[in-house]
Order: sequence, then structure tokens, then C-alpha cells
Amino acid sequence: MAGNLEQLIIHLIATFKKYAGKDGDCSSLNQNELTDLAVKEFPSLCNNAKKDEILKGVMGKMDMDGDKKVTYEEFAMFFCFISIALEESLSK
Ligand SMILES: [Ca+2]
Repeated sequence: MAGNLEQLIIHLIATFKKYAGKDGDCSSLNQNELTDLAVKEFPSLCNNAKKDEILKGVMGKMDMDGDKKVTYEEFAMFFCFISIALEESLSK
């Protein structure tokens, strides 16, 4: 049986594929899929008047090779930074 952290990663992969596959290609997120994922999975973060502007910025940061698509590798790297930022904010 998978441990908690393994389950967490399996869930992360499944969530990525669920949104990435909406255009028939589950290997990457486009801007619309990323927006959909952010709105549904991070509702409190997206409850902001500047949401669209912020999400464009997030897409720019996630899309490290600039091909307008976010692969799982790019998504996972971004999650790494989010988890570090969250740990810093929780330990204050
Ligand atoms: Ca990319």
C-alpha cells in the first residue's frame, strides 16, 4: 500500500492529467486548462479581482521553455516552489 507522500504525488499526477487532457492531449496544460485548474483547485487564491493578470504571470513562470504549454515536469517544479513558499509562510 502506498504511503501518504506517495499517495500525494499520485494525486498530483492524476490532477494534472485530469485538467491537461481536456483538449485531448494529457501531456501538457494550455492557458485555458491551467486557468481551469487554478480556479477549481485554488479557489481562495483565485478570489481576486486581478485573477486573470496573476494567472498569466503564473503561466509565464511555469512555462520554463516558453512553448505556451506546461508539461508535468514544469508543473512539478512549480509545485516544489509553492511548497517552499507555503512552509515559509506557515513557520512565521
Ligand atoms: Ca512548456
